[in-house]
Parts: sequence; structure tokens; C-alpha cells
Amino acid sequence: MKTIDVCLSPDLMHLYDVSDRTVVVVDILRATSCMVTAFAHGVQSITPFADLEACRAMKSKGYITSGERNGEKVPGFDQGNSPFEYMTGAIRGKKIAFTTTNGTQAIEKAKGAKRIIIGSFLNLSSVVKYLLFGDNSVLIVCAGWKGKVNLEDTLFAGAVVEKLKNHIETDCDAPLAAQHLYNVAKDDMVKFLNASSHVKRLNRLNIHKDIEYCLSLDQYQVVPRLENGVLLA
Ligand code: 3SL
Repeated sequence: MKTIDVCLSPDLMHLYDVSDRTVVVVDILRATSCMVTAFAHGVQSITPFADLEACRAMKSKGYITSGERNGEKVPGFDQGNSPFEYMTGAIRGKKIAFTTTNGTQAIEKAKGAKRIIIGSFLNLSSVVKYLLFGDNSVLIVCAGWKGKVNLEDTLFAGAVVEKLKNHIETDCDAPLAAQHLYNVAKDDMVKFLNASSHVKRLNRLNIHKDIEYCLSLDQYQVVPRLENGVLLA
């Protein structure tokens, strides 16, 4: 039987052998929510970068440079990290080079997995369907914040575990902990996350609408996947 595990921080990735697993990278606030939104609005590809200057250099190759450091748009970049920036006609058919504080770092650490896909609440049901019908065991990698665990990515992991509980066996206690947390929070995740560290951080940037949007379920059906270092729809 396939199994599912949850890596609560990218800094714990060394504990997992992902060579035969599908890895779901999740950074609910806000990197993977932006990526899913961008594909749903017609972007051609997203190339994720851990390194900011490598990302910036893609501008000269015709890419839209996107992303943030510590939540704020990188000076000189075309776009920041609000999902609302990825809904405009300006990105349709375009290639994006993307770097973020945690999300693209988690993608980098997941490389070597049999398959890497991008998860968010916005495409939750499609991700669940993908994992259900796929052949591989699963590892959900939570991007967290600079190596620390966060609530919102853990809630997403718990939602996936809850929805797959009758089909995929859990490997360890992290998926069970995530599942319990999700079941406590699911009726009002915005309220549940009010006291969380990243929501407090983002509230300082006055982007409450981003938070509400990133916690909304099943807006899109796209499941971005990494192919040769490039995310495609
Ligand atoms: O760390 C990340 O990848 C970001 O999504 C963080 S923020 O929401 O833009 O602050």
C-alpha cells in the first residue's frame, strides 16, 4: 500500500528518501498559492530559484522576475508575492522566474524526488485526486519559515491526510498530528490562524485579503509539476 508522510520543515528533508516518492511542496502564505494562481491564469512556466541574483539574471532572458524576501517585493523585480498580481493578463503565456524566502527554497530541497508537484488550498481537491490515482508514496514538504514549522502549511498537510485516510497509510506521527490540527481548524481556518506567526508578519504588511484568498478551497484544478527544474501546468 502507498504511504503518506509529512516533512514539517525543509530543514528535516535529510530524514526522508524521496527517490521513489511524489513530493508535494506547500507554502500556503504565499508562494505556492501564487504559483497555482499564475498557472490558472495562463502563465506558460515558472522557474523557481533559491538564489535571488540567479533569479534576477533571468530578466535579460525575457522572463518576468517575481518574488519576495521577508514578504516584500524584491527591489527591481517585476512582481511581488501577492496572488492578486498573478491574475492579470500581463502574465498570460509568459515565463516567470520566481524566488521566495521559503517556498522556492523548499522546492530546491525537494529535488531528487521521483515527482514534485505544487499544493495549496486553492487546488486541494485536484492535488488529492492526483495523489490518489498516482502510483507513488507521498511526502508533503511544508515550506515553513526559515526552517521553523508553521501552522498554515501543516494545516494543508493535514487536509490532504484527512482526505486520503481511507486510501493511503500514514508513515509516522507527523501526518497524524497535521490531520488532528486540520480537523480542529477546518471550520474557520482564518480565525484559527489569527495568532500564527506568519499571519502576524503579513498583517504588518496590510495584506489581509491575500490571507483570506490563500485559505479558500478549490478555486482551481491545475496541479503544477516540476519538469527539469521548470514548473509546468
Ligand atoms: O516564504 C515564502 O516563500 C513566501 O511565500 C513568504 S511571504 O508570504 O511572501 O511573506
